[in-house]
Amino acid sequence: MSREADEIHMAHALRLAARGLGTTWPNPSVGCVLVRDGRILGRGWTQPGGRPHAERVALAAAGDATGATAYVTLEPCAHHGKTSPCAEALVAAGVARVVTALTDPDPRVAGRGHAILRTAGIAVTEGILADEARRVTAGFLKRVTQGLPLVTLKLATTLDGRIATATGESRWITGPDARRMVHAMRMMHDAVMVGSGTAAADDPDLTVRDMGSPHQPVRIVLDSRLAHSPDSRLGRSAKDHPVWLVHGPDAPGPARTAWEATGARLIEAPPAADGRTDPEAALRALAGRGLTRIFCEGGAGLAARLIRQGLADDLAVFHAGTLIGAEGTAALGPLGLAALADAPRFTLRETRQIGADTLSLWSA
Ligand code: AOF
Ligand code: ZN
Repeated sequence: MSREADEIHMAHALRLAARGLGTTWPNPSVGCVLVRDGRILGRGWTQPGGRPHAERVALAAAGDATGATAYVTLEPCAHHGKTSPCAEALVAAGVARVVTALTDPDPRVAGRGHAILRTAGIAVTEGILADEARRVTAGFLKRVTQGLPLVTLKLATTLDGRIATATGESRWITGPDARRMVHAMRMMHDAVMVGSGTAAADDPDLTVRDMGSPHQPVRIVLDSRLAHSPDSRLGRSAKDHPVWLVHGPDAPGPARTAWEATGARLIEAPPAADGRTDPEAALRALAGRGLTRIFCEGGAGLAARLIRQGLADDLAVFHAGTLIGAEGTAALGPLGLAALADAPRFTLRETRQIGADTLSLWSA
């Protein structure tokens, strides 16, 4: 098979993997396509909750995959979970060749999947569209290799980077199409996160609405003293969709009890020197509970702390065609920069028009 044909089928597998984003944590979202004589026999992607794995779904769809080539965005697993390893399932199915994009850094796999295939006499080609696969798999890769989730920071601002007027009016700066896009982006993340200031000011719901999908990301507030009211929208809906609160050791007992009664999950993390939630400690605690992709929707203080500490991987910036001026609230709190050379830099990946607004996507 030519490299070009391999890339076409791997691109297909990557599009399948993208469908599972937000729903497979703690597992990666993997895509798999089975091809024989140029014909697609079966396709699959990791199912909600992380199982069954993509290869199982594709093999089941194919029925007979003898002699096929399997395109998989991540090395097939080598460990025994609820079922036998995918590498063994591919061997048993009689596939002739396996093409992968990435090695799985999970210590239970880490090259063993490829080895099982080669030992069984299957031809293995690695590294096809690896850069693209790294983007789709970034959350899982970061969780396993660094103990942190991928963080996408959303900023929705005026052309001059403001998110509220001097009187605190902030609804709505961007238009309905941009807001709908935000719901689509929430859906592709495991969790949506805000700081306690934003939770208090907006009483947000943070759910995905009108997307025709039952999937709801975990809703997280970084709230060192558990100041957010349990009688808020989040508190009242915590039994329907998960709410996790990350707090410090000084959170008062009555607030803990009241929040626990709502059905929310409380996560204690060590605070920063100023007594506020330390975003890195919070993110480590969240990755430790399996989250791989977090969509942060503000506010300005949390956004700035994430940027300062190099914890924001991607920026999703919506701009509305309006201006507020210097008396408005800036989208980012202080970054404490001394020199322009120290200013964090991001690389532009994509710009789009969304209704009357623009969206630009940037990566660290
Ligand atoms: C695959 N195909 O679609 C996925 C894989 O907890 P388990 O037993 O489901 O295993 C999770 C691990 O399996 C995960 O950490 C990663 O190494 C791999 N994920 N592997 O062959 C898939 N999602
Ligand atoms: Zn597997």
